[in-house]
Amino acid sequence: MKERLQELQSEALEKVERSSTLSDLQEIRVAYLGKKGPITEVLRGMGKLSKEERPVIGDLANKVREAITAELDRKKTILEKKALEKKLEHETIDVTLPGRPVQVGGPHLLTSIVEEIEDLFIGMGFEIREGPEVETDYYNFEALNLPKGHPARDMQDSFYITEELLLRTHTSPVQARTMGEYQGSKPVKMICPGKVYRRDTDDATHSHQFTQVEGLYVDKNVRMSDLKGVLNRFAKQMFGEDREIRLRPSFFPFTEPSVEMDISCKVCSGVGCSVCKGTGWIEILGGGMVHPRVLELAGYDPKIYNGFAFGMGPERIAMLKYGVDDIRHFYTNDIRFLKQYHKA
Ligand code: 2NM
Repeated sequence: MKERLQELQSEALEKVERSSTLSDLQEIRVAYLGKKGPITEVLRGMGKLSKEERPVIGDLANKVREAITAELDRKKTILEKKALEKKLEHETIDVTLPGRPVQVGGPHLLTSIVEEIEDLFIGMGFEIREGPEVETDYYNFEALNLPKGHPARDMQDSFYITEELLLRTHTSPVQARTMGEYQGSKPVKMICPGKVYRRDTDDATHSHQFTQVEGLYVDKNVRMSDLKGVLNRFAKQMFGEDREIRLRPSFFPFTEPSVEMDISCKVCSGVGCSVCKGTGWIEILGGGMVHPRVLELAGYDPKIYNGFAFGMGPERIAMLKYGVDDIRHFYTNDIRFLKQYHKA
């Protein structure tokens, strides 16, 4: 029995020595030290031994078990270390590699332009007002001196929802609402930015949905020269102090007299080029003195109050300022277009 135990020990140690994986070790552990293993079997057979032999064999069996266990543990540590080294070698991080760029978003060009326009007029004492995009026929047309059957209602074909409701065709209903709210009790000095809708076929210069910023200043003794001064400041701050403006007579149902404003062409400095179509001037907005009927409908006495109003398209402003050649760029949201205008 003694020999058998010694034989088992050298056999097991040799196997441990030859093993190369952790699962080999586990197999050896189960095979030699497990409940069904040879050492357990030897210990079970001890009953048949004499009193003198029993402690000697028991002691030896324990020593063999300890020796195998120690060897298994030693080899296990070695193999685990090797496995870890192999894994680390594989997972090496090259700290000199360039980092992955972080994608940073930013405001849409149209948002930036609208905010720039807002800031500029806030600087001249105007407040920002917003209103509903689904408007009543009354505020969109009637209150602005466009009664039913007025030919100018065809000028801007509209998206009607019901007989009385439509998608607003301009932001001036916000101004009609504000004046109507005050009922002639105080001056109004506001701009209203927002989305507007017209039944147009989309092309490079038209969109069925676009943006407007309209302005209104109603007070006692407001003159055409005030309008000219405000718009001149706007044009120079927006496009550069070297720009000139000019006003041309025009027509709008809600202003009388009405004007259109041009800025001098920066591309050719007034000589004439393709941007200004040879005229040296570029049209950027319309305006005029608020029609007495519009004031009256909102509860302002046109004999006491008067005012100026104007309207512009931020898309057009942005197109001129940045040389964008197609209004659809603002709505298709191609990231290659948008990211050219992120300042950050
Ligand atoms: C324009 C041109 C001319 C305008 C008029 C009004 C209101 F509500 F006061 F009557 N708001 N905006 C106006 C006048 C807008 O856009 C080209």
